[in-house]
Amino acid sequence: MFVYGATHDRFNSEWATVENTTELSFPPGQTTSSWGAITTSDLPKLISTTAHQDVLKGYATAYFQIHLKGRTEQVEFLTGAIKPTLSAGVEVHTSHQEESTLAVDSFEQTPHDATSNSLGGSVTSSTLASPPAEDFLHNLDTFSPHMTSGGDVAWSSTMGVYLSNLPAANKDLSGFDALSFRVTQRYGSQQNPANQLLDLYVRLTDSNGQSRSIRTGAFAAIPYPYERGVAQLIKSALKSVRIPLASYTVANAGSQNVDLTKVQSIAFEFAGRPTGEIEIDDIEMTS
Ligand SMILES: [Ca+2]
Repeated sequence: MFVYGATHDRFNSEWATVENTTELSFPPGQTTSSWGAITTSDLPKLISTTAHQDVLKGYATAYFQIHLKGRTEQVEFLTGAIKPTLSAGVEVHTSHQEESTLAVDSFEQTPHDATSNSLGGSVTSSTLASPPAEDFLHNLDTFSPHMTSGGDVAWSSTMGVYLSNLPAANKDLSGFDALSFRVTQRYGSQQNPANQLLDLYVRLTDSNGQSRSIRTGAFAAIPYPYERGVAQLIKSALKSVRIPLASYTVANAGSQNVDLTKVQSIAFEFAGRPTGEIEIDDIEMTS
């Protein structure tokens, strides 16, 4: 989970009481605190101690309900499908992997090859700013906090497409409930305008040529990275986007219906913004 505006100390009622003499103490003439690397420019964005407690009440309760009491419906909080009402005013971004999945692309193959996915299907692109890259994420981006490999895709045209093909053995997706992936706007990329949400369009195309694209913003916001006064602490943090597969089949006048028993490809399209750069990981089918 990434909670925008949260601090270390405010999650602990003991530490919160000493915050003003540690994390929020600024030595005379300095703008950075001596302990917590919080700067004066961070202060207006910090959320209250009560907001920290409310985040824990909502999400920690859901976590323990799932793992101690088998209340699987509470998983919806961790996938980001629903949000605790107590935290309605706080920006929370979740990253969550389901247990039983089909990994279309985990970007972990060695040696790395940006032109094929984990199923052996080809990965193609058109009208991108540069060929897609695949590597350990921290090698691609020093702002990445992740110990995993991923892809980097940059575009400078709304016509840009990044496309992953499904091999013959994996075209039947009808047994799955959702398409899931993890994504972040790359921090520091000149192609990402500051403080703008990103909308991607995810298109499934079947082997009869029928296709439909779904806008990610209908299900999850892809935020601009949270900026801090100390630049080295800013993170290109992946969050999960989960699109129900029913989105591609529900009757919709004017749209084509995708046959989920014969899906040819999963494409990410960038019509939502003329320029951008993302890191992407764990393109999966979940049930
Ligand atoms: Ca690959």
